[in-house]
Amino acid sequence: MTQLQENPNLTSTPPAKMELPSEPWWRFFTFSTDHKVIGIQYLVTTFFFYLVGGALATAVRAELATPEADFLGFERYNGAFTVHATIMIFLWIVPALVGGFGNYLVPLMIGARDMAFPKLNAVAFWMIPPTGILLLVSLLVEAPAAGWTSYPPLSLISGKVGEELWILSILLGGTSSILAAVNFFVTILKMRMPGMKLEDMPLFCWAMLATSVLTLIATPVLAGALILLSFDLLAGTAFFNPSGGGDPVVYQHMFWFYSHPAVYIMILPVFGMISEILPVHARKPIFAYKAIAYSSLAICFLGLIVWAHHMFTSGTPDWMRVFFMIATMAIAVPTGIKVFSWLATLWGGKIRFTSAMLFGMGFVSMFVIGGLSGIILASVPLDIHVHDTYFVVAHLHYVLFGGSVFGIYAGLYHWFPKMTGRMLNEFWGRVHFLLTFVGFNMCFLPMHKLGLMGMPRRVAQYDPQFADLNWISSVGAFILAISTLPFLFNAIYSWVAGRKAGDNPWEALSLEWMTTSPPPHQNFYGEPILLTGPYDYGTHSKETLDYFAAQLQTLRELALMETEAPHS
Ligand code: HEM
Ligand SMILES: [Cu+2]
Repeated sequence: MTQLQENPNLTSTPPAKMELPSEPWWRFFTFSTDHKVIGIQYLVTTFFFYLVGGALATAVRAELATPEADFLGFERYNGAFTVHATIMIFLWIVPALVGGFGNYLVPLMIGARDMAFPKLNAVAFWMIPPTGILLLVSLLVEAPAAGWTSYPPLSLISGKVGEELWILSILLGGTSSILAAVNFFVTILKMRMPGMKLEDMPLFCWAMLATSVLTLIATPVLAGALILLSFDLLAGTAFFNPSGGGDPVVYQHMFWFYSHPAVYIMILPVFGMISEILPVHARKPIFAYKAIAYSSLAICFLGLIVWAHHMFTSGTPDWMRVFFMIATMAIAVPTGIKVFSWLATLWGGKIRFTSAMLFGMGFVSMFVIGGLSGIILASVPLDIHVHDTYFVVAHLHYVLFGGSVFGIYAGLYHWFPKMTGRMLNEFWGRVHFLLTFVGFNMCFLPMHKLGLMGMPRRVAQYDPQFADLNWISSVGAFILAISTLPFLFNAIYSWVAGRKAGDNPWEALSLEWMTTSPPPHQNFYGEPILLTGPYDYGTHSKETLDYFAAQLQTLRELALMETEAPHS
């Protein structure tokens, strides 16, 4: 790892307490090209959509609380679960992780002043609100009702206006994703500070590199499929429409060629964030850095060749089913490498049970449950039995909610002090964790059993034999809905009036903590320098942290003198 080196800017003046002028709040409402502003714009916007998607989920669970379709009714139920799923994926998880955390953290972590293409970055963000508005308008006009998968022929006969609005919305969101991915790819490869090799990067940056590659390869295929679907819908072509000789299975191939990698787009950044958060709060170096970094690349490669595991019951030939089954199971290897490395990182650590750490550990355990049910679904004979049942709904929520959402919360508790300069309240953070953990498991654990008993998904009405477990699940969903409130109030209150965080409240070693909270416009005062690796906890971390704090104070002093000096 890099040696401690003297910073030429460091003077011996004793540090004085000081505040630099803060930037105006209304910058968040402008076409700003600062990656930190854009990151926060993404996080706040997507959290708003999360609340909308969550409200729809609560409506879906209210419908399912009893066996009869007596709350939303059939039509509205279809619209509600379709828009729920679409919002959660395309307007919450993907843009929050990539656009939100990716934007905020990557340049800071690699010691860059901004992303490679700042304007493109802003354009990508400003495509998100219209993406959401189109989708919400569809809900008011004629809700798309064919599920987030939008399979033909159902999507061709379930309402033209809603379906077309849905397609336009996803095309816009997809374009935004592609623009963001180009930016990350170039930024990570080309904008690292002098002296930082790929293997000096924090693991989050490796994860973002792999995520960008997946986005760039897979998203255009989805766009192609949706454009063809539009032609079928509006122009009477028959690419996928069986009544005109088209083949709906081709749509499934194209759709899943994107949508399976999409699950890694939704989980790789979280893997990266967890690899940052666990070492800081366990005060230990990450276990097996290289194995974690390269396993992200392995997941990226394997993730591209497993899509047909979603099509075991679509008439897929046997040889293909065997291939996709084995390829899918192989993904358990790089994923297992990560999980074991995280456990080894925690092992024997001086664990601080902060809210960030609780959500981080919650992530590891919930994600493992989702991973295990994934292995069950990967196996052709088992999948044939539980296909299209609630077992699938249970699985996908353990990975997307227990995985992605728990990870996002861990990231929010961890980086909120950096982003806002203020701490979130820890007591309410723990209340939030407890309610989320209990509500989540109560809502989704029973769905495994329901699926095994044969309850189909995407139905508003069901056999009364499933009533008890569904009731428990709906109560869990209600607790989950409530659990968001302590977080929401905590975030709003703390942003305005929370305890001042200081520059490095967690005593972390990666570069984003080696500048003020929040960081100045160009991220660093003077040139950022690499004193240690991002995970060198233990031996010299105390001296290093003191050294950094003193140095930052001095650099800040210089910056203050500069802002106060009369311009010549
Ligand atoms: C807030 C708590 C949530 C609850 C109570 C909830 C509830 C549900 C329910 C009951 C369904 C099944 C609808 C049906 O098949 O009839 C569903 C579907 C789905 N949910 Fe959620 N959900 C929640 C959060 C999330 C999150 C965070 C994601 C993340 C991406 C997500 C993604 C999906 C997806 C992809 C589907 C598939 C819908 C389909 O079958 O096409 N959900 N949700
Ligand atoms: Cu898949």
